[in-house]
Amino acid sequence: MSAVTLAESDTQVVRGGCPHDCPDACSTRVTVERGRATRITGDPDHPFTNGFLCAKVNRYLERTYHRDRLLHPLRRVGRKGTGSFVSVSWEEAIDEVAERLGEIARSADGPQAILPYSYAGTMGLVQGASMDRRFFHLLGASKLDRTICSMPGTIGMRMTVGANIGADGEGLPQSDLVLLWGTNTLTSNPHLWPFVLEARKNGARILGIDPIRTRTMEQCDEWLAIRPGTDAALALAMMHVMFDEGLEDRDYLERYTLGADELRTRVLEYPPERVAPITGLPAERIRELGREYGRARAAFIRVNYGLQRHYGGGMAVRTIACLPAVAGHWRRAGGGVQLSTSGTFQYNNAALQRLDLSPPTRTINMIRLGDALGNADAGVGGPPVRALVVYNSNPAAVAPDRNAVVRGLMREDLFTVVLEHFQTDTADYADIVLPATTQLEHWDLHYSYGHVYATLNQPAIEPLGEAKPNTEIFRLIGRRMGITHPVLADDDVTIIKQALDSPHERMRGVTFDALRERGWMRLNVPRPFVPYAEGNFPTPSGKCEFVSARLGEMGIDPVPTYTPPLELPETAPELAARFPLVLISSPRHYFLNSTFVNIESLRKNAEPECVLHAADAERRGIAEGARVVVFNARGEFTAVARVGDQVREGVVWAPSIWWAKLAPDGANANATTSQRETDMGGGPVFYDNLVEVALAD
Ligand SMILES: Nc1nc2c(c(=O)[nH]1)N[C@H]1C(S)=C(S)[C@@H](COP(=O)(O)OP(=O)(O)OC[C@H]3O[C@@H](n4cnc5c(=O)[nH]c(N)nc54)[C@H](O)[C@@H]3O)O[C@H]1N2
Ligand SMILES: Nc1nc2c(c(=O)[nH]1)N[C@H]1C(S)=C(S)[C@@H](COP(=O)(O)OP(=O)(O)OC[C@H]3O[C@@H](n4cnc5c(=O)[nH]c(N)nc54)[C@H](O)[C@@H]3O)O[C@H]1N2
Ligand SMILES: [Mo]
Repeated sequence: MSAVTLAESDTQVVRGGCPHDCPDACSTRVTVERGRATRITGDPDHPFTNGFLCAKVNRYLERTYHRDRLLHPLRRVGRKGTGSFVSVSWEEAIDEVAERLGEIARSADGPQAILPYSYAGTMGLVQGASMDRRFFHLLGASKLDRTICSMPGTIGMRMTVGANIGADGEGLPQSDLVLLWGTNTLTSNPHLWPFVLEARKNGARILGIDPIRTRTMEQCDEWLAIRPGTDAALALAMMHVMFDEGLEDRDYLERYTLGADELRTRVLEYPPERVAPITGLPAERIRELGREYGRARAAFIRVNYGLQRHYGGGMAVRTIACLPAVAGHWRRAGGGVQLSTSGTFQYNNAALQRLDLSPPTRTINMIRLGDALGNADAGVGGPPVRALVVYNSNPAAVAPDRNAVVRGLMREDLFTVVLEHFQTDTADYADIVLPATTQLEHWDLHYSYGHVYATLNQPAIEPLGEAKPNTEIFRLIGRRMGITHPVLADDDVTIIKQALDSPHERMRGVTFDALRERGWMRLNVPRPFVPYAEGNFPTPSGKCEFVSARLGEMGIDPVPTYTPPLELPETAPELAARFPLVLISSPRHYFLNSTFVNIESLRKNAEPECVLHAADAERRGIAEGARVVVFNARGEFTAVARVGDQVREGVVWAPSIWWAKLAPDGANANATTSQRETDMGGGPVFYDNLVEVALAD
């Protein structure tokens, strides 16, 4: 079966890829009948997709053809935030955007007063990070530091093993111990699950480490209900036990690591007895875990991004990433740590984004959007932000400290443009809304952060209504502003070919023609990929760096340590006296961040929920089903209480990320989260968040 591009007659099957922000980056097949997509399935030949799609993307056609799809450009007529708009022509819309951006660029504040705001609505390189970047670079706009998800862990990995390259999920069946550590695999990485089950069939025990008994923890052989933000202490204690009991791999340490002596000295400070009260796990269980790990031959640790959403998140990932080097598990397929596989991909980002075209300009951390849109002394520096161009993101729902974000979006003197599929919380504050195409309607090229296959997405149907790809929208705005640089003229297929034009060995054979024919290609790495079997760490020393000079230069402890959260009773006793519970607002199974919240079959008449431990609920007189308010000094939202033993005491869970406007009170969990930054990479501290819960009525 060979792929086709645009299907107008008969029935055709078009190869594509899921665009959403998820490690699985599935390969899809879309059936098109007389120009209309009628079926979407996972590619049965793709080793990772395995022929199935998740609960959400199974509904992708419902989303694409949803009656609320934005099909025409809109101009705001009512007050900001009220969502009153009228349709305008593309010409009018582009004229207005070009004029307003041009005016600001030429003013005394200059182009830095314009801020692009995007994240991973699509992970596609074309619709996510090509023409948009070229346009803003040529314009000289402020740059956006895209930290909202993965930066602390990414830096933690980089400083330890050298890159976001880790154990290959396809090696999992060969592992003899699996640690699902701060990952809700069945929800956020479901295509890894068949490999986990394979490992279990081959005799591996599956352990889960999470403050919440998620559906993933339910399926583990054991759930270790750790206190939030204390994972580094647990890892240090495990290494303490391994060194203490001679379970370390001396040969691996000697050949392939830097600073084993310093690490050995450091972990002496973390015996299980000291770490027990920090983590809330029994000392004997910690000791046993160290032994189990040390005695295993190839333990697979899946850490995901959940556990790095605390102040010490970078150090936590770094410390966990030391475990397989101490035990020597990197030697074998199935052994090691996986945070992400994204570093394995080496597309030609320089050609895609053309950073070289950007003049010196300021960079704004996206998690500080509230500050950036606020008053001048909020600390981001430079001229005020006078225009905001949002695409592939819904900051009014997903950014921390959303009350500050919304205050900023309400500014009458802020010109806001939103490129979207739907009238989201953010689009309600736009001056101009521009309708964007979905994955079924445009070209794209994908990497993955959970496997090592490149994916090409071919358009299956014509754009709905007047929707246009992001690339085309930026081309139009640029042209209308008189920007004539030839890189703005490249079409989407040309951009894909530019991205594939990479000299890197791992990209050899990954060509446009091959992708067009098959839909996906494994990168040029062995299967399974065992990257550090013989060292070869892409660090400055070529070794796994237990001592990192680079971290030292950043003023961070160069040796793995435990960096406590900002908001725990022991670190912030006064705050904890008022707000004693840690709120984790991790994804709801049927949502993808804030995407799919407006799809009725996935929202299922649900309301925002808050899951409490029975003891915490009882103390507050809260019964199952009661309406509660979750609050701290930053803000509040209401939810329906769920009471039981699904979370550890002291922790509450608000499955997220709700569209505020679809919640009864017009708020969501980000009313309570803060704009503070993590230890490494300036990431968010979404789950490092003390709150109180009370009956609402
Ligand atoms: N269905 C669905 N899938 C998704 C997403 C989605 O929204 N919905 N989002 C996608 C995105 S953008 C990302 S980044 C990934 C995220 O993927 P994950 O990292 O798996 O996502 P989270 O659910 O944020 O966090 C995982 C688990 O970490 C736990 N956790 C929180 N704090 C701690 C801690 O301090 N220690 C430990 N050990 N555990 C902790 C949470 O309770 C949660 O169960 O998933 C992607 N996949
Ligand atoms: N409280 C709390 N907050 C969180 C998190 C959490 O766990 N808890 N998770 C955080 C994480 S991990 C992440 S990654 C961020 C995610 O934040 P975002 O990347 O903003 O993700 P979404 O909320 O899914 O919003 C993406 C938007 O892009 C739009 N979109 C999709 N494709 C296209 C396209 O081709 N063109 C255009 N123009 N638009 C498109 C979608 O319709 C959607 O509205 O949220 C973060 N915020
Ligand atoms: Mo994310």
